[in-house]
Amino acid sequence: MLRLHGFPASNYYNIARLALLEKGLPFEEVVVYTGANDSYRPDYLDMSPLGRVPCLETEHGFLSESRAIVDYLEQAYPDRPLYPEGAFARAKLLELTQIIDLDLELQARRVLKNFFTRSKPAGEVAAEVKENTSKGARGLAKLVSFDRFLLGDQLTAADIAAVVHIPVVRTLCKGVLEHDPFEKIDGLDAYLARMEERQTVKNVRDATAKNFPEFIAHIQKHYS
Ligand SMILES: N[C@@H](CCC(=O)N[C@@H](CS)C(=O)NCC(=O)O)C(=O)O
Repeated sequence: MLRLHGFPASNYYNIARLALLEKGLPFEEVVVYTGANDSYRPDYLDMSPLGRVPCLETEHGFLSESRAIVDYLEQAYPDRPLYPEGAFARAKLLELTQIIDLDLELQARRVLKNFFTRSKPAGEVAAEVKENTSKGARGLAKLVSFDRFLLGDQLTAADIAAVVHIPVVRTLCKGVLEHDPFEKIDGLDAYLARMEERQTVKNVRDATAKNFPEFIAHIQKHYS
């Protein structure tokens, strides 16, 4: 049985969780929060070398990094594919998920601490995050159509990246910077609203909401 280590309030955990749900794969969940070190879950560093969430426990061993986990699931369990067919189409999918992961999520993450502590980032950081997320949003819009799924008629790993990460990017940018990088992207909101109707996405949202108080208690205990 696959075992997913992490916590449901984590968007990266939800990339793996939603991929498992969309593929219809049975899995167990094992709660571990961030910040593994000598005093909190030192054993987790043997599973996820940087202590990051998520980590997938497979019959072959442990695997961290959400993109690697999705790739493993896709190769090992090809039913209900999350990648399109063909080398070029797959590469285009990875181009898109790189932009969502690196040019949107990772940029917005720079103000995550400010969001939780209700503090203002340095002016330079605020300007960079605004500029970079707007650039990422424009890049995203150039690559996709929001008519059905991002890359056509089939749900792919790109949709999973979008529905999990874009709301987080928006919440962080609006909450900390009063900036919505997606405000000029036509069709995105309707697309996201359609994605929210999926049972799998509702499952993820419910689990996130349920886990949130415990996650907040964890960061208050370990990070303050
Ligand atoms: N590149 C990683 C990022 C995962 C990540 O940053 N996870 C967060 C939780 S949402 C975490 O574990 N942060 C703690 C850390 O980076 O030390 C992935 O795609 O899985």
